[in-house]
Amino acid sequence: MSQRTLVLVKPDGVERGLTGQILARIEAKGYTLAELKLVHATREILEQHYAEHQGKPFFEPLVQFMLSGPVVAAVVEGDRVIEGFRSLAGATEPTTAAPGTIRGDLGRDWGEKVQKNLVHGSDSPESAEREIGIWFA
Ligand code: DAT
Ligand code: MG
Repeated sequence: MSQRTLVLVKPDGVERGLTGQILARIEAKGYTLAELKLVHATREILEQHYAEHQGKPFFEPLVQFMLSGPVVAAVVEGDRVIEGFRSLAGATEPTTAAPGTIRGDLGRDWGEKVQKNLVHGSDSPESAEREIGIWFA
């Protein structure tokens, strides 16, 4: 059965005009956009979305960053898309994310307390269903 994942183009990606390139990579890989919208996140949404990171030193900078501008939220579909999109996105730190990945090709370190790394992708089927429920309630 086909799988779904939540993808976010974070405020740095939208601000830098990279939304189209990022969505194009997802489509070029063969995945399908099932839902798509431009949204301003709220603290409530972000506290739910990033619940696993509450209490970490980068949590508050992360929330502030995610509130700094609009994000593009998408539900992306395809077999093994959770793993496949994480692979397209690359490692968390853009400095060392592999070239060829979204973060590796388009991201860099900006010397801030939070890593601005352009995209979010769910990390498991449970996270995906939970996160889709938060962003597409
Ligand atoms: P990922 O987005 O690769 O799943 P994560 O869930 O561990 O990474 O963290 C969520 C976001 O928080 C991540 O995309 C960027 C930021 N972040 C994670 N670890 C960080 C750290 N050590 N310092 C600064 N920002 C960090
Ligand atoms: Mg994560």
